[in-house]
Amino acid sequence: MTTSFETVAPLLAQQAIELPSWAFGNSGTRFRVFGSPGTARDPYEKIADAAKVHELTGLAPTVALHIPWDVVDDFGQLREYANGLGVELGTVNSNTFQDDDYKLGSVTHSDPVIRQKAIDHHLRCIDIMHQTGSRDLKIWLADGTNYPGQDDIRARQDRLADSLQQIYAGLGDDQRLVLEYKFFEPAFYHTDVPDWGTSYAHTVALGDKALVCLDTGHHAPGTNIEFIVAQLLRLGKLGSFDFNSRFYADDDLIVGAADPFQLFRILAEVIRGGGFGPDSGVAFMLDQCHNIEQKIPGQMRSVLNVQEMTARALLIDRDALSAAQAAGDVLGAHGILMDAFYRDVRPDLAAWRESRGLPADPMAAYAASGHQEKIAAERVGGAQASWGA
Ligand code: LRH
Ligand code: MN
Ligand code: MN
Repeated sequence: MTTSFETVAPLLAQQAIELPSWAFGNSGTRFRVFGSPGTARDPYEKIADAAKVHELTGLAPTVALHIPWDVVDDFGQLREYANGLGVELGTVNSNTFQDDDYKLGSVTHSDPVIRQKAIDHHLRCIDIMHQTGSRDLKIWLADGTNYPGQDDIRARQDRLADSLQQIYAGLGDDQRLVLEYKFFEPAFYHTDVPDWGTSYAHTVALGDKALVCLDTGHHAPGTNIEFIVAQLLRLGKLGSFDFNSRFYADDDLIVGAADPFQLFRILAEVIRGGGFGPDSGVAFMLDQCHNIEQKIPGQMRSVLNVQEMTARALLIDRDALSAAQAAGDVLGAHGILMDAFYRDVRPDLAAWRESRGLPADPMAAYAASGHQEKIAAERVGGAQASWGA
């Protein structure tokens, strides 16, 4: 029996996808950053852009900050501004990758003075989290080496563990630390947190408030990401996602654009493992850049892609699937999964959005609203934000 859209609609209503403030700045590659009219010039304008995405989709009630990219004089005021626009401030991301002192490492550095500076930066992030009302401190480290023998990779692990311990000790009772892994770049021989296993080992050592962040762009080609999702959920250590798409490296393209089927498979495992919904403890975030496309609609397309694949994954006929699996019906089980993947949920989602006071087609509504032209006319003068500040 096919699962009906009406059955899954209440679950879809629980979906929340956090937007990255940096998606609203200009970005590019190491070859060129292209400027575009109307791009936000400061954290306030980035938040206004994120709020617009939420207004039209109902999917993005929080905005992640990056420190120091989003430093303001008064974070309480920034929070009030966000709240006034109908969104909350979310995850605080620590940045220890754009300071010359960290050329050879931050929290893994062999020089105690530099290592302490990196630890202190994270403690400052926690302090900001108290002002913004954020739950999660997300740590991604650019630490690593480029050449075999460059540094003692074992000693770096020990320094990493010690630094994380000091940062963890600074967390408030309701705060969490999520440790993101990435197998390459900017370091190319080894990175200090290359894979989910390393992140898992460190977060287990830290305690219950430390969890793993899975960025979908941070794996070698061909990696079975949904298996990692299943395993981390099984172990109770999946804290959050950084969603994006990749063809080749850490492309940070629109989630679901390169491989919608992979996104479906990931979301199917999230749902299977109890990782969906506000009480699951698994935070959905985007970590993307819009190099050549417009940023607000780029973020809208992204959250809508996640919603569409979530709907399809929720529509998997679980009873039939379990029965087919138990019966060893290989093609039957595969067919049941594919049936859900091929369901076109777009008309149902459009009608459902309208029933909730949202535009049936948020992309068309944005294009027709004149908002892009308005911000292009208003945001003149001053420096536009770029990937970074
Ligand atoms: C690193 C990363 C990490 C950073 C973001 C800007 O590649 O995924 O999450 O914070 O990009
Ligand atoms: Mn990321
Ligand atoms: Mn990345």
